[in-house]
Amino acid sequence: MVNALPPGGARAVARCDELGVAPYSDMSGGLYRGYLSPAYAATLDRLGEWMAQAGMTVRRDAAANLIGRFEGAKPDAPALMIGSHIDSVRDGGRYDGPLGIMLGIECVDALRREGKTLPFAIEVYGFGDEEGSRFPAAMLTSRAVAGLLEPEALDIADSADTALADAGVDVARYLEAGRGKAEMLAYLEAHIEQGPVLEDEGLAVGTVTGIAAQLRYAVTVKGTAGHAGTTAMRLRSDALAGAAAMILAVEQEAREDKSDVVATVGSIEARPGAANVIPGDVRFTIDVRSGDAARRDRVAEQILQRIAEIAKARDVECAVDRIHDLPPSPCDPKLMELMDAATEDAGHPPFRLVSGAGHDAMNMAALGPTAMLFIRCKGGVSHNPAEHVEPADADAALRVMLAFIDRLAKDWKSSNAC
Ligand code: HGY
Ligand code: MN
Ligand code: MN
Repeated sequence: MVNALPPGGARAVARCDELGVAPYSDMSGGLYRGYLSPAYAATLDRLGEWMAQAGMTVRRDAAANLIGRFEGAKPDAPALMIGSHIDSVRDGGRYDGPLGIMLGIECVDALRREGKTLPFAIEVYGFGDEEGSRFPAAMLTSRAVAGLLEPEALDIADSADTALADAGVDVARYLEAGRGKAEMLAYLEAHIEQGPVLEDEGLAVGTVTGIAAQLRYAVTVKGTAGHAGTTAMRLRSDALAGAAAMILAVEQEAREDKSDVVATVGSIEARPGAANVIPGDVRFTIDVRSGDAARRDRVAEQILQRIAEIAKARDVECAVDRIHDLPPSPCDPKLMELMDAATEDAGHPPFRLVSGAGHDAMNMAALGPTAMLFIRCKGGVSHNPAEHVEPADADAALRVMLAFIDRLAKDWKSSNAC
């Protein structure tokens, strides 16, 4: 039983495993936890129990984020916020997101058991929507907390046409989840690397230098639906064949740039979706990233140009909507130094690496300095049920986080002379 496990990294991993199956997953035989889904609701309850057991007061904000608070000596001091996301991709791994929340809970539990009171509070955030796996907008809830969300961004519906407004939140009050800069001392997110670098280096943990810039588009291609048996090839306006040519162009433009730019078409839907009907309506997404916004934008422009040329040549209509534009998010230099020192305190060599994956830290940077700690994951595999993290590596991360908190508290005390 998870609760029988002693506190630490192994318990954090085991709790992620417990949340990897029903009732905390919306899919049988794997993990999908959509924002505001029944599995999400069950997860909020279970996480809330663990937060309370660790000595935190627990609340939900207007965006249905879960927040545990562990008071410090000065209640009005800005809090150290430690967080990550509760939701998952479809058929995803168990640790992408939840592990960062569990390690935040383990940090607080350790401080409570040692009877330690910090000068500032710790708030552990479970963000509801980071993946954008249910609604067509990623990082909705940390953008709400960071004050980066416009009200019109809430006018969205999932693929079953359930509007966010009907999914269990009051959109009229959603932005009340926002926090002020004065409330946050720093934001710390521990996350599996989702890449192979730490494993290749033989390291358990690494200090993140920054998060890549991210553009995301929704593309709609309209042709003419028709009978697959009676419509001659020269008379077709096939939306799916057109989309296929566009998708190959996406890959080609990113590959030929020979830089850190990556471009992905991760989802496609062909309508009406029958074997004997020429598709007349196709929708797909494009995700373009780079550590440098200008490089990202240049390749994105080339991709959009190619798509327009293909649509014209094939006589299909094409509409491109930008879903989000996330600038690169550098981690705070001072906090990176602190993380390196804490890594050494915990007996590990400091190592720095960039994040190609997006994280809620990108948005929390609008409120103050951010730090991220990466944890080795097997084969760098993620967004896949084969995702795996060793309990010993989670434990190493916990020790680094506790050393980081210790150093941050000492710094705070010396600069606030209390
Ligand atoms: O897409 C990402 O990079 C993150 O996993 N949501
Ligand atoms: Mn994640
Ligand atoms: Mn993810």
